Amino acid sequence: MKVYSKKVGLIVLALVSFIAANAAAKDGYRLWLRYDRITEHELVAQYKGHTTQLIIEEKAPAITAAKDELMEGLNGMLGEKISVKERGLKGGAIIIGTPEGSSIIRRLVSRTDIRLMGDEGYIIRSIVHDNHPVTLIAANRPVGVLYGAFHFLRLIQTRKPIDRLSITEAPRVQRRLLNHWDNLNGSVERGYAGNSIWKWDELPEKVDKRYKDYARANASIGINGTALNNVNSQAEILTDKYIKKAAKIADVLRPYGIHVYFSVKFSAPVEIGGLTTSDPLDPGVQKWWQEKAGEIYKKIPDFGGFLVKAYSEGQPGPQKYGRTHADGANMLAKALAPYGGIVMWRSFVYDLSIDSDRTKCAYLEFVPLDGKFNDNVLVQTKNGPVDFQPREPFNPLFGAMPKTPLMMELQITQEYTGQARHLVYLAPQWKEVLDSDTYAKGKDTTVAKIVDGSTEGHTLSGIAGVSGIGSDRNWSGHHFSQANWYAYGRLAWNPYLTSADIADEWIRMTWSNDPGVVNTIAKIMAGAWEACVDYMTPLGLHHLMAEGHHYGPGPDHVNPIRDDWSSTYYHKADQNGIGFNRSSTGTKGTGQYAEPLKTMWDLPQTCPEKYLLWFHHLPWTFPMSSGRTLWEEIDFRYNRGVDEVIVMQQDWASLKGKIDQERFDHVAERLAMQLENAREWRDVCIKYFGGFVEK
Ligand code: GCW
Repeated sequence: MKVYSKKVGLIVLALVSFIAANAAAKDGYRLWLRYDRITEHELVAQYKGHTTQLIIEEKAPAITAAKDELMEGLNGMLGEKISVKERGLKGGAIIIGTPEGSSIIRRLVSRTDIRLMGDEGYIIRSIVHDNHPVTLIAANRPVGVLYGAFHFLRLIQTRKPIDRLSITEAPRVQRRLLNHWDNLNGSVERGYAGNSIWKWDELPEKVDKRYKDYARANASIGINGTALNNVNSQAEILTDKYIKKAAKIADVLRPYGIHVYFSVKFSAPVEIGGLTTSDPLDPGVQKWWQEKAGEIYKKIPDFGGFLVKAYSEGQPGPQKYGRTHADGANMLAKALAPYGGIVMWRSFVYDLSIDSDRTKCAYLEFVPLDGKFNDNVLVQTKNGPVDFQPREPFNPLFGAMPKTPLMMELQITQEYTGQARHLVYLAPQWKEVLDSDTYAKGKDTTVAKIVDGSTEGHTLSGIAGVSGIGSDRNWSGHHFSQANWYAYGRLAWNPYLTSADIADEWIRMTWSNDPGVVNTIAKIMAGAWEACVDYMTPLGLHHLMAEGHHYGPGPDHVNPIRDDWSSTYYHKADQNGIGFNRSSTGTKGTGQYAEPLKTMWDLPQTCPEKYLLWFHHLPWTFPMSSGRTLWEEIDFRYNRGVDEVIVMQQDWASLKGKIDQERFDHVAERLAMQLENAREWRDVCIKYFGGFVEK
C-alpha cells in the first residue's frame, strides 16, 4: 500500500511538473531563452561530448550569472546536469573566465585576443588543453564572459555545431540602451503590453523577480543600459525616494552588465529643488545638479547618466532662459563628468517658428551647435526626421554633425506600426536606415558608420530603442513584437548584421528548429514591414493616422491647434495632386542631404519611389515606373498591402499543429485583426484620396 502511494505520488509529481513546464512553454514568458529539450538524439550526443564539465575559477557576479545561465540552458536542452568545478579537467569541458580572475584563461588567451575583445567582447574557441577537448569562453571583463555564454547557448539553441569554434566578438556601439517611456504611476506612454514592469509603489522593499528575467533577456542580446522612465519626465525621479527605488533595480541589473539611466526634467531645480530658476548658466542651478549627481552616484555607483527631452512637446528646456541646447546639455554633462556619466540630449524638436517644414527644424537648430557639446554628450536622434513613421528617409542630422557623436533612437514599441496588434518585423526598417549612404564623407558613409563612431573616430557611441516591454505575461503584447526587441539588441551590438540572419536566430530560439516552420515564419517576417508600409503609407506618404491613439487611419484629420499635427499638412492632397514638396521648388528639405542624394531626391524622376511623396507634390496622373499613373499606383499599393496580410495569414495557418496551440491561436487572432485593420486603412485612404481624383 505504502509503495503504491509512493508511486502514485511520483506520477502526480511528474505530471504536475510536466504541466508546469508546458504552461511555461506556451505563454511567451521565456522569450528566446526557452532551452527546451533537444529531441534529435545524435545532436544531443554531439553537444554532450563538449559539455560535460564547466570550469570556473572566479566568482564575479557576471561570471556567476554566466554559470547559472549555462547550467540552466545546457541542462534544459541536453537533459543532463553539467558538473561545475574549479579545476580537474575531464573530457569535453567548457572553461569560462577572464585573464585577471582565472589562471587557466591567463595562459590560454593571447595579447591579440585581449586587444580584440576590448571592454565587452569575448572569444569562444575550441582548443585541446591537457589532452582534453575544451571550449574556451573568455573575456577581459566578467560581463564579456556572460555575453560569450549567451552566444554559446545560442549556437546550441539554433542547432549549430560547437566542435570547431573560433569566434571573436566585440560590440560596434558602446552604449546600447532601452528607453522606457514608463511613468512613475505605472502607466506606459505608447506602451501596448500592459503596465510598466517597474513597480515603483513596491520598491525598494519588494523587488519583483521579473527584473532578473528582464536583465537576462537584455544581456543575452547585449543591451547594456536602460533609461527607466519616460522622456516626458517627472522631476520626482530625482528625489531621494525614487533614487532609493532605482538603486534596487540597479542592484538586480548590475551582474548583467546593465546600467541604469534617468530621463530628467530640465525644470527639476525649480520643481523639486526649491530654486527660482533652471537657467543652465546660473551657478545655483549648476550646483544643484552637481549635488544631485553626487547623491545618485552614492546609491548607484555605476549610474549611466541622463536622457533629456528639452523644449519639445511641452517639456521645459534651456530656451526659456535664452540658452541653447548645448548650454543645457553641457551643464548636465559637467555635473556627471566626475563620475563618468553621460548626457543623451534628444534632437526631437520641431519648433515651427524655425521652419514651417517640420522635417527641417532639428537640423536647423542642431547643426550650428556641432562642436559645442562637451565630450560626454551624445545627441540622440530619431531614425527619420518626423517621428517613427512606417517609413521615413534617414534623418538628415546623420552626417551633418561630424564633431558630435549622434546616438540613434529607434522605436521598438510599435506606435505607428499597428501597436501590439500587427505582426510587423521592424529590423528591415532599421536596416534600411542603418545601411543608407549619407555621402557625408564621400561614398559609403552609411548611417551605421556614423552611429558606431567609425566615420569620425568618436570614442563615445550609442543607440537607443524605445522599449515595448510591459507587464503582460509575454512582455511585448504580440509574440512577434518580441522579435523587435531581440532584433534591436542584436543590431545595437552589430548594426551590420542582416535582418534575415537575426530573424533566423530568433525564430529557432523562440518557435522551432523545424526547417518548414523556420522557412514559413521567416517568409512572414521578411515581408511584414513592407506590407505595413503598403497598407498604411505607401510611396513616401506619412503621418496619416488618426490623432491621439496613432493607430487607425485619419487622412482627413485636421488639428485645430497645430498644423503639423494634422494629416492634411503632410499629404497636401487636392484636385491637383498629392505629396509634400520638399524639393528645391518647395521647402528645400532635400537641401539638408549631401550630394548626390540632394540632386537625386530633388527630381521626381530620380527620387526613389519609396520616398516619392515625402519629397514631391505630384499630379495624380504622374507616370510611375510600373506604367501606372500615380493614383493607380497608390490604389495598387494599398491593395497589395491587404493581399500581403492575407498571404501572411495563410502562411501562419499552415503552421497549425507544428507549434504550440496557445501561441498559434494568439497570433492567428491578431492576424485576423491586422487584416481587418489593413482593409480599413486601405478603404478609408482610397475613399478619401479618391475624392480628389478626376474620374
Ligand atoms: O512619437 C511621439 C509620441 C510621444 C513621444 C514623443 C517623443 C514620449 O507620440 O508620445 O513622447 O514622440 O519621442 O518624445
